[in-house]
Amino acid sequence: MKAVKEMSSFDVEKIRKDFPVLSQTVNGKPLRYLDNAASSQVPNLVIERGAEYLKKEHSNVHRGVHYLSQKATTEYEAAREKVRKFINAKEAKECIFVRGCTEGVNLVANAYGRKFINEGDEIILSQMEHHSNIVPWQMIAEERGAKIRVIPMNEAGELIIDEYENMLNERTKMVAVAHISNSLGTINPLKSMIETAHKFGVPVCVDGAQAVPHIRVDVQDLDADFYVFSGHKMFAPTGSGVCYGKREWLEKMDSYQGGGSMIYTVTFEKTTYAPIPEKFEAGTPAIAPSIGLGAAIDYLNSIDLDAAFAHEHELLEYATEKLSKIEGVKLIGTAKEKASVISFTLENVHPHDIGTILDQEGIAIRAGHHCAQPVMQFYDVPATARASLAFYNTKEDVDVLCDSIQKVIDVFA
Ligand code: 7TS
Repeated sequence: MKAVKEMSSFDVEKIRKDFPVLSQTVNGKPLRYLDNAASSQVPNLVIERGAEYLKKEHSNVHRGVHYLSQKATTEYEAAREKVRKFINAKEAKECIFVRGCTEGVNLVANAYGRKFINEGDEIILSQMEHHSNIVPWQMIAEERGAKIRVIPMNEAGELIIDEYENMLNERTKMVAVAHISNSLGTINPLKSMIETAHKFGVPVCVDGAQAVPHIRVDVQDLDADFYVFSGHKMFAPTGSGVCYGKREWLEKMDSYQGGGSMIYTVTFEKTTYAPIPEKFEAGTPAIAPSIGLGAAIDYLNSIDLDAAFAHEHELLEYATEKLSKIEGVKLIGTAKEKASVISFTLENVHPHDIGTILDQEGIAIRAGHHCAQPVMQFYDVPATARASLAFYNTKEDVDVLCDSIQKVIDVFA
């Protein structure tokens, strides 16, 4: 099929060649990969770096005097520095390697919560959080006798900021909020939300899983106290992720998991702990995935990332307009500030049926509650169908998606 002319000057066809997964057929049709909010695809640079590491450098870190261990350690720490630069943290030591966003939130909830959250305190979350930014906080709230409060949202899927501001008080000990919602695509006004929390002396933990692959993130500019994200949504392998925390907080918090590498001395009477970041990296870390994350950052630095993000945003606007013109499509999440995600329902068709029929057309979307059941409860739907974009998607992907949705509607008419 002839390539459809893209809207921006960004050379998407060239970029697509970097991602081998994309050039295959599924069910006899060219793959249209529109499930990037679940996991993005991996470019050759990351695949080759992973293979090179496993072929020539694989070893354990921070423990051997031998060549391979030192090499693995150097590469692992180099990946940490790449992360630091990419999110503009002040120090690499503030970037803890974790296995994904979920582990990062659990780290903050446990290590911060056990130290700073007490009976009667309050934790503020929002209506649009992913379960991984709800459940760890509920668990620690239960353990510490604290209360969860929830920032409500409007019908468009935007947080009601006045209500948030009224919620903050001297009992508030944490605000934990997504930068971008995985089920609605809403970009939250984080910078001002953080500024407001800080007026009350309250730290903010940002779930950045859907933001880092889609918009520029600068943790110092945001003044985020914690910022967590997953590698597998930003073109790296699964098993990688980062929990950024300001040094002043990380130093005050106790370790959340115990084991090797996170200690200074151990006797049966008493253990003393290593400084950050090792204090929070018990056991053998995810070395290969973290080096893969570093390679993904190298890849992002090697392309015109601003043009890539602009292309993705144009595509979002194009898809939103085109989908909203299809009779029977209801868009879920229509915030003014949105990124990468289009959730929708069709009258009389269960989202799982939409997903199954689209799969026959080679289109990968996600159907379900997207680990955001409170969002489904808000809109009073059991599930939505969700197309989520990355910068390697094309106008043609969107056209095929829309044509196939029309076919679904016709089948169920
Ligand atoms: N936070 C947000 C906003 C997410 O979108 C996800 C994963 C997570 C946290 C958890 O990340 P993990 O890597 O630790 O699992 N979101 C999705 C999704 O939307 N579809 O599949 C996974």
